[in-house]
Amino acid sequence: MKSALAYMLALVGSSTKLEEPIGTSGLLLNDEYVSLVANHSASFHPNFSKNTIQGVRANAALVTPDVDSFFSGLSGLGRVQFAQALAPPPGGLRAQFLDRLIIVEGNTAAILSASRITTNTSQLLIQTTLAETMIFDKDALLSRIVSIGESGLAAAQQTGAAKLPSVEPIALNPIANKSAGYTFKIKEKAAQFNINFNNQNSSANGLLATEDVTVVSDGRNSTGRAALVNLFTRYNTSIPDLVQHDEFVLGQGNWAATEYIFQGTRNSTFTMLNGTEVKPNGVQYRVRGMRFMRFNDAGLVDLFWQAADNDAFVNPAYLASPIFA
Ligand SMILES: *[C@@H]1O[C@H](CO)[C@@H](O)[C@H](O)[C@H]1NC(C)=O
Ligand SMILES: *[C@@H]1O[C@H](CO)[C@@H](O)[C@H](O)[C@H]1NC(C)=O
Ligand SMILES: *[C@@H]1O[C@H](CO)[C@@H](O)[C@H](O)[C@H]1NC(C)=O
Ligand SMILES: *[C@@H]1O[C@H](CO)[C@@H](O)[C@H](O)[C@H]1NC(C)=O
Ligand SMILES: *[C@@H]1O[C@H](CO)[C@@H](O)[C@H](O)[C@H]1NC(C)=O
Ligand SMILES: *[C@@H]1O[C@H](CO)[C@@H](O)[C@H](O)[C@H]1NC(C)=O
Ligand SMILES: *[C@@H]1O[C@H](CO)[C@@H](O)[C@H](O)[C@H]1NC(C)=O
Ligand SMILES: *[C@@H]1O[C@H](CO)[C@@H](O)[C@H](O)[C@H]1NC(C)=O
Ligand SMILES: CC(=O)N[C@H]1CO[C@H](CO)[C@@H](O)[C@@H]1O
Repeated sequence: MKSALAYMLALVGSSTKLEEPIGTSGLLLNDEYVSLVANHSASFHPNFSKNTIQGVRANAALVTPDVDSFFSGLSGLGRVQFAQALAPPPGGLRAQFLDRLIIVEGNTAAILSASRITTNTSQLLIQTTLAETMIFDKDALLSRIVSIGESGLAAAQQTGAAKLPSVEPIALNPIANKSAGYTFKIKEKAAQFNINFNNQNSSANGLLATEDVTVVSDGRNSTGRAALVNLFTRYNTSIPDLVQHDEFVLGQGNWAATEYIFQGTRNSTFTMLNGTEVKPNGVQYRVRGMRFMRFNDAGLVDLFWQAADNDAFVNPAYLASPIFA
């Protein structure tokens, strides 16, 4: 009865946006609800970073009993499996997820973070990008999470094949207050990247960005449109039938984020992050990634941050059809 009344009030309320995303029953997207989603999506990582049972319990209290979780290839269903995946690291280690950006649109959040593992004396061991999409139910409890890490990069850092970044404080990026029309348009542009790619038109992706766009991926920063286009063409020969599909395109202010699936056959020599060349195996891999894009006033991308494990194409966890492998 309470939700029916809230629904009636929402119909007459001017500040309330009504929407019912597929699969989320009883959802009423008023400002109070959306700020609760923002609060909860910003709570998980500080709680996790305490590395205590209390922190894990606090997070488990913010999820639905049947929460659907995907942590870098490991799928779980239910609160117990969610909590197990967040277990504090073994003694001597400290794990921190430090947020760089949190975009909230309705009942969904896209989060870009640094995943940092140090010794208990703050010596840096691993620092990679962590990206997550979180979907919340009508009570703003987490009902589905996809968490994307860079395990290939983590392995390369551990063996010394990839350089560790210097330890710097991680700050939350500001989100500019833009009109709904502006944000609508940048979401369309964010969706254009995979459309162009699937049309064998990756070079057009450079034109969606500024000439000096900052491109962050695989633990490296580079500058310029060619670096951006390279993110889309680098598997041209190794995975010739690669297809990329956006699952989510979210926007807030001057930022957009996508969660996407990429799938294809490893059909010629594949180069791992540590430089090792792996032979083709004719097998299909299916992987998830996320992209975060900051747009300037002219509607061009000036920061493009990709979170996707390059080495997923040599990781059995990402076989598209394990039974046939
Ligand atoms: C969420 O809201 C609670 C209660 O108002 C507050 O104590 C907490 O600091 C907020 N957390 C975040 C991450 O904003
Ligand atoms: C730090 O880790 C070492 C093991 O590497 C352990 O012996 C020590 O007790 C830990 N110190 C603290 C403060 O947890
Ligand atoms: C954002 O801009 C809108 C319209 O320009 C304005 O009504 C609103 O108060 C602004 N919000 C913030 C947080 O500045
Ligand atoms: C890779 O993609 C780019 C951009 O679409 C295209 O120009 C190039 O010919 C492709 N290269 C190969 C080897 O398929
Ligand atoms: C490639 O993208 C450009 C720029 O958006 C567009 O003008 C052109 O029609 C596209 N070509 C194909 C084959 O999709
Ligand atoms: C890479 O660029 C991002 C975004 O501008 C920035 O936060 C980060 O500090 C840069 N990293 C390095 C190593 O320059
Ligand atoms: C993979 O390579 C084989 C042998 O060259 C070829 O017959 C097949 O069509 C290729 N498949 C894809 C998806 O490129
Ligand atoms: C790269 O990583 C793979 C898998 O961990 C390993 O087998 C290989 O020896 C590594 N190559 C180098 C050059 O470190
Ligand atoms: C144990 C712990 O750190 N709990 C915190 C988890 O996040 C919520 C919401 O931000 C805080 O209120 C808790 O204190």
